[in-house]
Amino acid sequence: MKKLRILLCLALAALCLGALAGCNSDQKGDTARPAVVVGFSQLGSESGWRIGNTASMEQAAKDWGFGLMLDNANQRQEKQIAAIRSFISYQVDVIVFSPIVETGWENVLNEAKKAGIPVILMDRMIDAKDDSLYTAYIGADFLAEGRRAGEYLIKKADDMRAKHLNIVEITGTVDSTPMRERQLGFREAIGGDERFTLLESISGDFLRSKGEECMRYLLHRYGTEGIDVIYSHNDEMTLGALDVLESVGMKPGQDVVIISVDGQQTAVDALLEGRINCIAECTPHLGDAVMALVDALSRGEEIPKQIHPEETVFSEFDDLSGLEPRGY
Ligand code: GZL
Repeated sequence: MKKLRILLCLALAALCLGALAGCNSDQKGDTARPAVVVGFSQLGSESGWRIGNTASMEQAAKDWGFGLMLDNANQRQEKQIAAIRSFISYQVDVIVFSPIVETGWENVLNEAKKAGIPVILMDRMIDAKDDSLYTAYIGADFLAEGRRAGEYLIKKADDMRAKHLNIVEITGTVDSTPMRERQLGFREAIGGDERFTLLESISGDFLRSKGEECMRYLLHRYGTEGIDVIYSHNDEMTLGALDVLESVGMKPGQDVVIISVDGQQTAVDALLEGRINCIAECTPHLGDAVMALVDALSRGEEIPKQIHPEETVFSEFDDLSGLEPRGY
């Protein structure tokens, strides 16, 4: 039995090193440790956005010649914490992670700090009093995304000459940065406008299946005539909602205004078909920018504390004929 356990440990170690092989290394030979090793804890695979983000990180690590230890937490914070601890034991050069929620990270990030391993937050923020627990945040300005969604709605209401519009909101994962700030930014943009009533806000957890469940509940509660606008925090939940609306004979984009966030190809296609009215862009293509930060850190250079990628908004009022394929 003991022999089997030893063999299994050796196999696991070879597997990890195999995953790092083919990267730049500071010694000759395939199984030598690459010159730079990144420990990456990805929160899950809940959406097209997340899958695109993981692909972006994997490609960028290859392009830069860095070793990448990737762990997928499947939407469980405790798995992210365990992965970060394993990166610390392996003494990676940099830890990158996308925190599924904002709270509960102090202990493990203090362990990384004591181990002298810099931590880059990618995509989502943490709510920590001590901002020395992370070296940099690179990800969207979610407040701006929410504001862009609200500013579109004001323009749409003007265009419709609407006297009054009832809004329902399907939010992302509770206590996550994109959920909190997309909600806040939207309210900041439309708050003073008497034409709008926010009927209800419920969480679809960024999942398509839960977006469907939310839409069924909202239709049951308010009826097909009671909802004028749906503001959904990501395309997956939006696409789930569209399926439900069309299953009861409604025409999303015409009978009800659909505002989404992300900009994955399937949602942009629905926008071009007139089934979605507006998408606030949130790019998943952060890998190259993350690895540039890793490279700077590995050279002992200072890096900015916060970096937001350029983002925009796509709507029915824009000429989208020249829009590049979204790549996810
Ligand atoms: C936003 C990201 C969100 C996306 C969702 O940066 O955290 O998580 O909007 C994804 O599609 O699930």
